[in-house]
Amino acid sequence: MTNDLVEFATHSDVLVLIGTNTSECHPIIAMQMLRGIERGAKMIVIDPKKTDMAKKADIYIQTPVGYNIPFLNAMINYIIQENLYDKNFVENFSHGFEYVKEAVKEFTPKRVEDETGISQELVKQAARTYAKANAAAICYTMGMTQFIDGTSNIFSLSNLAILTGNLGKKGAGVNPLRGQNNVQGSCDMGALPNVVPNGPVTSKEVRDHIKDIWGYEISEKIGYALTVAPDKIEEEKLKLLYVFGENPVMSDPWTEHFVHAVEHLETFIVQDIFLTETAQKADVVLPAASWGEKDGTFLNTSRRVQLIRKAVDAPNNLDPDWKVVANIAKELDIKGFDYTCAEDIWNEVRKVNPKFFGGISYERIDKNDGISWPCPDLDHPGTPVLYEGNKSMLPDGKFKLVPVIYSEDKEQRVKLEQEFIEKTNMPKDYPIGSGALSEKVNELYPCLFTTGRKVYHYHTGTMTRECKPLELGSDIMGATIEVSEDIARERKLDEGCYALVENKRGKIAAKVNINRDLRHGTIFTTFHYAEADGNVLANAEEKDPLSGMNPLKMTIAKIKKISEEEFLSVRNQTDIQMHPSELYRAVRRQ
Ligand SMILES: Nc1nc2c(c(=O)[nH]1)N[C@H]1C(S)=C(S)[C@@H](COP(=O)(O)OP(=O)(O)OC[C@H]3O[C@@H](n4cnc5c(=O)[nH]c(N)nc54)[C@H](O)[C@@H]3O)O[C@H]1N2
Ligand SMILES: Nc1nc2c(c(=O)[nH]1)N[C@H]1C(S)=C(S)[C@@H](COP(=O)(O)OP(=O)(O)OC[C@H]3O[C@@H](n4cnc5c(=O)[nH]c(N)nc54)[C@H](O)[C@@H]3O)O[C@H]1N2
Ligand SMILES: [Mo]
Repeated sequence: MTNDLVEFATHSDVLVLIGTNTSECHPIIAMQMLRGIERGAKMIVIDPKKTDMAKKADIYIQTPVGYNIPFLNAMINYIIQENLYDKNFVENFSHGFEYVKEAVKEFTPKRVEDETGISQELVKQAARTYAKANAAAICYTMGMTQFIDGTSNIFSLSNLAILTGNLGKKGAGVNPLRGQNNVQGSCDMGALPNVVPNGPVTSKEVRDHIKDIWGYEISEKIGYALTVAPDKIEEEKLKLLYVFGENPVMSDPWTEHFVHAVEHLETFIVQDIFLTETAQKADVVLPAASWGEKDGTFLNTSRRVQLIRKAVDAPNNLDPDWKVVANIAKELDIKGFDYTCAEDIWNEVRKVNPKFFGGISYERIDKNDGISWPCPDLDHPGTPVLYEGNKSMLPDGKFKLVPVIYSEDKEQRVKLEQEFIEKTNMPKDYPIGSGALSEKVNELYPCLFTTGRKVYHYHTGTMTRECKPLELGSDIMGATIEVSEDIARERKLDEGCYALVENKRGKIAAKVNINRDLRHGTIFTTFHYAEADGNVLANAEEKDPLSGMNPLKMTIAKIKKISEEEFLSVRNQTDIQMHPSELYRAVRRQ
């Protein structure tokens, strides 16, 4: 996040929530937002589902799943047309205004109305409210990123913030609300295919610095993204997979494809705190201590480094993850893993990336209840708000407005981008984005199928489904298939009846829940339940060209009512069932 989440309560005048079901997925952040609203802040929510936050919003816009670039371009267009943008910020602190102006030219609020039925007045009102605020924060999550144009969606959100000068000040910014306690930390530590903790592996300067500290050369080659792993296994380019703190048999799209692929691995290692659906397919399972059983640091969504301290002993003195990894390195005779505790590792991180972490010592984190990066030295207070003084982190200190075009035909994206670059004489290395839909509904598969979360469970349910008050209490409904009202009416689906959802990748069966908050034509389910996992149907074939992300938020499907007998027969054919508790917990007993 560019800003600290507490600022939603204390400083934001306008909150834009786009593609985030904040109260179900980030309840603590939602609470800060609601405090802001009590203070007088306005809230705009853009989401195909009328979420709890949408019900509390001043402006709610129910866009169709995947209809993001045309919508955001229309907001930008209106802001430019009506001279609502911040001329000083655009002229003095950014590049690329003319490219963006050209890219959004044909996207008007009227076009949004014609294409979606959303009133153009509402789009204009949202644009005006955002642009006129003193400090407006954009918050987004998976409803923006999990598409083949997810990166371009984020370019568009950044464009909005740059155009209106909503950067470098309290309460403003572009804020991806991160999903896991330490996902920000994992990325900062280099758990991505293209970076190490001090920058991209393609940079010689970065590699030289690493060599000074680690004592060996690192490869300049960018590794494979998780989303290409199944294909690379089948091509025999990937022979060993070491899965660590993930349950991809359930969380990766197109389950059949993933499960088939891992069966072809030479070696499959899983390191987890439970014997998950994925661990059950592994050759080697390495148990590890969980968060309450170890020391270390977690980096939260506001870039704040926080200490965690061991509260209880792990069963059978299980090692924390870092030690499991260090033990393997020692067996392999790899030098440099002689740490005695988590703090040793953190102090190495401070040397590897001194600009960000140099001043963040354990002692200071403890005293200050966390410090946000960048914090280069021990006298630096940390940086809760990025870009103060309107300076970006790019070499010339300016922000780049990135033109985002739209292609009705996904196959034409590259060609249209090329044409745009030529038409506008953009420099060859200037970034450009484009929107397109990965799939469109058709006669065979007439419904949009989307996936996401419910408040009661966490992802693949490994940690929450073992919790009886959740599993058998608040979430007693279990796996359901949520359908919009029109789908229920047309297919004669009653609340609680059984239904089968199917597409070319697979089928799942569950009880129907008619969700009047869903935009028409939409089916929603989660990936919390092994017995009816939305990922059986999710699209793994297509990817965002820049991030490699799959369009987990949209595919197409058909749905029909089935009898209890048919339901049971589909369930019996499902290979992956909810884990048997006893076996599942065995990892931590050995
Ligand atoms: N209870 C609970 N909380 C969690 C998690 C969990 O599993 N359970 N997981 C954590 C993790 S890792 C993450 S990443 C976050 C995810 O948090 P969120 O991203 O908030 O959760 P999702 O349910 O994936 O869906 C996000 C929202 O995007 C909307 N959406 C779908 N398509 C579009 C679109 O085209 N445009 C727009 N504007 N909106 C769209 C959906 O209707 C939904 O409201 O939650 C975190 N918190
Ligand atoms: N269809 C669809 N698919 C999705 C998404 C979606 O919206 N739709 N969202 C995607 C997103 S945003 C995310 S983040 C992923 C989440 O997908 P996963 O990360 O695969 O899901 P989790 O259930 O959170 O799995 C985390 C695993 O880590 C283990 N674990 C917990 N603590 C520790 C520890 O300290 N050490 C070790 N070694 N293991 C530990 C848990 O037991 C669990 O098995 O799913 C993605 N998949
Ligand atoms: Mo996530």
